[in-house]
Amino acid sequence: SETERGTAAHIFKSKLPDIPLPNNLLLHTYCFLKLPEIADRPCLIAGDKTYTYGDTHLLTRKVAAGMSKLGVRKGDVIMILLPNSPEFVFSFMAASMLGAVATTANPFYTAPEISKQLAAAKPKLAVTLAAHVYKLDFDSGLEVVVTVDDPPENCVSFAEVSAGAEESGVPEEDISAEDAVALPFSSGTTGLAKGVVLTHKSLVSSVAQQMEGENPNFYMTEDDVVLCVLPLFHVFAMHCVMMCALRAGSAILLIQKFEIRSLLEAIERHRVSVAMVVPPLVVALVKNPAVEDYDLSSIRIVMSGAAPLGQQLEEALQNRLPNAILGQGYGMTEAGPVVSMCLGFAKYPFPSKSGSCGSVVRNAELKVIDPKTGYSLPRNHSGEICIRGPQIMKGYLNDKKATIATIDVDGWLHTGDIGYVDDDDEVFLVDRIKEIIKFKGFQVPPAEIEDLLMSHPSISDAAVVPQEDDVAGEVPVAFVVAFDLTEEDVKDFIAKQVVFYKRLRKVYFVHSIPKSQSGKILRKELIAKLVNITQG
Ligand code: 4UU
Repeated sequence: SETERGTAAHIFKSKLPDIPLPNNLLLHTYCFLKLPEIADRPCLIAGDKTYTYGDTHLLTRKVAAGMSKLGVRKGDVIMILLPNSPEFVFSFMAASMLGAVATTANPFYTAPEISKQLAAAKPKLAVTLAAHVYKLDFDSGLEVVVTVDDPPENCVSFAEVSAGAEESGVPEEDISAEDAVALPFSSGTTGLAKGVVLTHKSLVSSVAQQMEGENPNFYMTEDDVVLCVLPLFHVFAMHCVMMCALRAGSAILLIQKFEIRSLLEAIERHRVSVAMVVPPLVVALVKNPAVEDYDLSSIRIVMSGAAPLGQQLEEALQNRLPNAILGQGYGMTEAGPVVSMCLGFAKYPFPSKSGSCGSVVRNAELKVIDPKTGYSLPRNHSGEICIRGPQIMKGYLNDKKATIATIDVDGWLHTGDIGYVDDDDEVFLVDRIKEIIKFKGFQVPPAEIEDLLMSHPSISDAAVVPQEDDVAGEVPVAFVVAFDLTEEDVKDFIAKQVVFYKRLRKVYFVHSIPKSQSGKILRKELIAKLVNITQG
């Protein structure tokens, strides 16, 4: 139907047929669809405590009732500032029940980083740990702070919120599937972090694209134990672990803090069968000698995402886990989040190649465009990947301009990733044309660090770009035009204001920053310069 100068656009689809998506359901209803059959099965495993599906649903209802009592209404935002924990899941799903929206952030964020998100998302209530309360700015309109541990003065304990009689009520609200339910933050292809509005419809669609049909793309069942070591505040674990595993009725093993031996011990003890990982975690599994001491034979699937997984690394992991299926998922917060997924994870799997990011999800369309002309390209030609379907974000919160720059008039979301689709419908990523730096899969928006640098009275211009790193994948480094400053001065100035992975690894002093005629930083030029510096 769509034409480009009279020729049909090249559009790629999944090998799996489209199916009816139950995306008229609300997210919590959909995630707990199997509840009647699996109420006694384990749902959340945290330390020595296990919550069954029945427990989890009941506690979620109680938390919803408790939050309602504290004034949370349909359309309100709550902030979840927690490490992986049962309370994260209860709070997130409780927000869904109330027609409220959960915005999530890294609990290690500094006060200024959290303040920015508070100012943009305007949550009424926050759920966190006592240790983080000092970072919450009450002037933002925040009314209630709930802490999972002993509440400091003026805070409410989570125990109190979840103790309320559930029957007293989760109000019956008229919630639409088009209403927002999650608000993760992402910088997308350019600029500062923005709220990504994900509706019930987008998230149910995205989970259903993986979990439904006669041949689900990602096959998990009640018998699976899914590893949740990636942080739930990031869309990858929020979606692929929390929502997908709940829908499948699998048990979710919540790991609060990454420590290799305790992680391996937990995998062995709980017989983890599905592991969602990021490449640095694969490095740990491959290189750490401690791995030899544990029985990891229960693992049948390892899905890596959020950053490129090197082929050598993949092969080394396959040697460690000869019986497991390894593959990648490719996602982006704005895409709702999954763009493509390895079909080796399907119930009736397809072969998949090393290095591939899987095939486009079902009930969606993918095209690869020439970034210069915008025209779609055929197979085996690299260009910008665009995705269209019911799962993509509604838009950025209060930012029409950024939304229009990301989702075009035909509904295509432009990812800022460069890649191609091969003869077997597999997606390969080769480059990025967007600004984002990914440290172990975490987003580092260059614009944010550049703004901070520019706020220094002795810095007159600055640009932040990624530098390749063996461990983290990429690390942020800066080019600055400054006077009377040492590298340490600049590094310290940033380090004080940001979470650890946004710290500058290196600072290069230059006379000017290369810019285009329209004033845009020529980042590729700086990255090329970096290669010269580090290799020369
Ligand atoms: C190379 O990282 C994510 C989401 C990841 C995800 C989600 C669901 C992975 C698998 C899954 O099933 O989101 P963001 O918004 O933090 O970062 C998005 C960017 C992408 O545009 C791409 O540049 O992260 C990069 N990325 C990847 N790069 C994501 N996945 C991959 C990948 N290989 N597999």
